[in-house]
Amino acid sequence: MGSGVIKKYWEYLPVTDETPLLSLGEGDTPLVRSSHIEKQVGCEELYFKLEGCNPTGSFKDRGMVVAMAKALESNSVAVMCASTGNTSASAAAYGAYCNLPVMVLIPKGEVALGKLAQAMAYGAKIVMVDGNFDDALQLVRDFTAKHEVTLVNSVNPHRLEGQKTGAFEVSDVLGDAPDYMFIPVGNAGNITAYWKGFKEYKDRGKTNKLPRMMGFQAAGAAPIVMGEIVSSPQTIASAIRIGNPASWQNALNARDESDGSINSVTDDEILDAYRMLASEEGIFGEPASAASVAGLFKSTAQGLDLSGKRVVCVITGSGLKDPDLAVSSIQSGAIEIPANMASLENIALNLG
Ligand code: AN7
Repeated sequence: MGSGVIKKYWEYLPVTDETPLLSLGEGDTPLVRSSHIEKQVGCEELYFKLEGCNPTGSFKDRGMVVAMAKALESNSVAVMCASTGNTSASAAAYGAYCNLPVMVLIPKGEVALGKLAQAMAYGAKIVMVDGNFDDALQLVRDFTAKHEVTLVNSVNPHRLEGQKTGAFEVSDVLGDAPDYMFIPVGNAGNITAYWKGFKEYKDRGKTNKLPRMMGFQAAGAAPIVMGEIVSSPQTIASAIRIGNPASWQNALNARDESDGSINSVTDDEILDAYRMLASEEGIFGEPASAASVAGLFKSTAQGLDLSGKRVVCVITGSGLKDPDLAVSSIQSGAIEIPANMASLENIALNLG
C-alpha cells in the first residue's frame, strides 16, 4: 500500500531498468459500496471509485507519475500541459517532486480555485490563456512539437498507461471486471485508459469479462455525443468544459467495442447528482465527477435494467477542489447564534 502505481503495476507499464520508481503515493484508492443510490437505481452492487483520494485529489496522478518518470528517463528538461485544472495540479506536484520545471496553460477565469491554488503552491509557472481549454491545448501541442519540452497532456501515451491502473484496481478488488463502468468524459483520456486496462487484464487472464463503458459529457460540452466540435463549450463542471477532445476516436472505440454508450447530462442533472452523492453517500466529488452518477440516474430512468449487475462509477476528483460552487449551489442553512447555552438549546433541541 502506498508504494504507487509504477511499483505496483510495473509489469503492465512501459518501464525499463532506467525508469525511476517515482511515487507520491498515488493509486490504491478506495472502492466504496453505495449505501442509498444502489437501491434507487436497482442494481445488485454499486461502487464508487474514489479518485479524489489520490495525492493531488484527482485521477490524473496515476498517469502523471508515469509520464513524469518517462520524462526523467529521457532526460527531459521541462514539461508543459494545458489544463482545466486537475492536470495542472498533478503536473505541478510531480514536477516539484522530480525537480522538473513545469509550465501550465489554463483557460483564463475557468479553473476552479482549489486547482489554481495547488498549481501555485507546488510552484508551477502558470500561464493564463485568453481562450478556452481547446485553444490552450492546441498551443501546447504546437509548442512542444517545436521545442524540446515534454508534453504531459493525455496525448502523451504514458499518461494513459498510468491511468489504466484504475481499471486494474477495480478488477483486483472485485475479483473480476464489473458489468458497467460509468465515467465522466472531457478530453476522453480516462475512458480510453480504463478500456485499455480492462482489455489488458482480460487478455492476461486476470479477469473473465469486460464491462460496458458508459461515458457522460456535460450537455453544453458534448462534442462526442453531437458528433461535432463545440467551439464555445459551456458547463458548470469546469473540468470537462472541453469542445474538441484529444482522444475522441479512442472514446468511440471504447464505446463501440464494449457495447456501451456516450451520452450527455445537463448541468441540473450534474448538480442534483453532486448534492445527492454528498448528502446520501457521504462522498464529496467535484461536479465533473458527479456526471458519472448523473449518467447512472439518467440511464436507468430511460430504461436501462441493472438488476443483477455490478456497477462502478468513477468519482474522478475531490469536491474540495471547487469550494465556491459547493457553497453557492448547496443550500446548507447555516444558523447563526449568540454564544450562549439558551440559544444553542433553542436550536438544537428543536432539530427533529
Ligand atoms: C475531475 O485537468 O482535462 O475525459 O485538464 O478533472 O480524461 O479528460 C480534466 C478532466 C473528469 C475528464 N473528471 O477526464 C484537465 C482535464 C475530472 C477531470 C475529467 C477531468 P478526461
